[in-house]
Amino acid sequence: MLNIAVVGATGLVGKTMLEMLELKNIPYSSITLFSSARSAGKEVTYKGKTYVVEELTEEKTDGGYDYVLMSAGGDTSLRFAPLFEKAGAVVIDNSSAWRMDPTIDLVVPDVNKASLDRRIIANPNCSTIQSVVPLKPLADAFGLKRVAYTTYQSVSGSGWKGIEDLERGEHGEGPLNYPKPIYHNVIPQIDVFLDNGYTKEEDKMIRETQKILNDASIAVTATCVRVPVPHAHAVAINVTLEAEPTVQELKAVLADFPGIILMDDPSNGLYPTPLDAAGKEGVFVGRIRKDNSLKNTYHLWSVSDNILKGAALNAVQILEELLLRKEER
Ligand code: 11C
Repeated sequence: MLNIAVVGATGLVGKTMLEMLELKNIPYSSITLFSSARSAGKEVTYKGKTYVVEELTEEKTDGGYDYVLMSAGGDTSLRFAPLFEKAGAVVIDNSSAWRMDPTIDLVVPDVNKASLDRRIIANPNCSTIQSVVPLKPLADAFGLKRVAYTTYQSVSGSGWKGIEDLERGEHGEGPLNYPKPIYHNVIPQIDVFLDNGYTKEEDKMIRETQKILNDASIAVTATCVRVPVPHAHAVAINVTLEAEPTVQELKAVLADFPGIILMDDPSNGLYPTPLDAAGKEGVFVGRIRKDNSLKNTYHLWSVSDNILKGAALNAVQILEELLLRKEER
């Protein structure tokens, strides 16, 4: 039986991590919940029992944990993940702090596996996860040359703060967290701008896609947009392949891939929207068609719950996969 800790347990992702641990019936002998000093003392229920959330301090990392799920921001992860690791825990970290470190695996269990060289494993960005799931079977079957993303990202991607700004707008109040109003608006800026004109979110999608698919030669570009939707991100994916399959062949490959729910019958009004995906586990894919302007090129539309498959569920699936491999050894 396992000693599990969740860091960031009062955040939107941390709270959902607990729901996923419970839903997937992860075996445990103890569960410890950590947060920042600000949220310490709050009460959280897990499997019908009430726990008091503790402030995370360096001394507490040596608490005999087997697995630590972290979703408390990059600075907390940089400081505490190595201490948990040193004390013998495996850390599954939802921040962007470790993702591009070449010694750290960036894992979507449907797509790639952790090598277990390090005891810190990074959980990718939400919009990346729901994009690489459909790209992986296409890469394996047809070869991938270029990917162009345009995202439509819900406010829950910013945690409670994003939901707060959407609700403020509904009441006629200005934003507290976003650079522009999100209510009755869309914002072509997620995170800060970099020197090359891309945002950090766009840069994450580009570099994380290449790392997860283990191919730096795939050309990737992205435009990331925040939309006034509470839950589930959508990504329009334009993909150029090495081969030129028919749309039927492409759909068959996608339909066979675990984790993908094909929802693609536009003549009967069937394609996924955020309302279809919110609260559900899979990656919903539709609007599959040939790009009429470019050879070997196709359009896909991927929709998924950014807090579930995009964050908490993927982290718990990494844990499930590690436990399965441990049993097999
Ligand atoms: C958003 N994708 O929707 C972001 C949230 O690197 O894990 C997740 C940021 C990250 O704002």
